[in-house]
Amino acid sequence: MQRIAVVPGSFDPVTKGHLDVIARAAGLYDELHVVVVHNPDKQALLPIAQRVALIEQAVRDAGVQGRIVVASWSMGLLVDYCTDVGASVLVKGIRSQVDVAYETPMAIVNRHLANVETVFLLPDPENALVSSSLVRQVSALGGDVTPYVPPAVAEYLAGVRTA
Ligand code: COD
Repeated sequence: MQRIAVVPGSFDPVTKGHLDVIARAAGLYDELHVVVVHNPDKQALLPIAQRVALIEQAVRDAGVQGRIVVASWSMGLLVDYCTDVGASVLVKGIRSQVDVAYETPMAIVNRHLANVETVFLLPDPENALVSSSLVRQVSALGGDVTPYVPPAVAEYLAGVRTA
């Protein structure tokens, strides 16, 4: 039986922290879906299609091994996406107690709703403090984001700033 997992997120934009989680999760499952989901609690910067394109390029450039599908989902519950593609696991990164508090109720509800388990991965310490919101802020204020994001994202954000 194929082990299929989903890594969901806003990915606005994808960071080296996300990429680390994606690469390690890809090694654990037969097929990994990286799914861009609109988070209504956050003010979005990049269009969803752009986020998908940047994840695809970042995964390619980093040479991440494994069967990876990059998609977006806006049709309702995330577990419905999981059911549609036959995934029984969600993989999320946990950076801090704040992430634990945010993710725990969702993990419980997702298991109740559709028997989808959530697996938490701890970040590589090098990327543990990286977040998309930090990247958006540094970029908006003209700072160098190259330590925090894949090259394709740094290039894209530089283009947005000079446009
Ligand atoms: N290192 C490791 N992990 C990281 C790092 C890092 N540096 N940065 C982020 N992560 C992890 C986050 O902890 C998270 O697990 C994931 O990567 C995505 O992070 P973001 O910031 O891109 O995305 P979020 O947190 O805005 O995305 C939240 C979701 C949209 C995925 C979430 O809200 C969700 O699962 N929604 C489901 C909607 C639904 O069906 N609700 C009903 C039932 S709960």
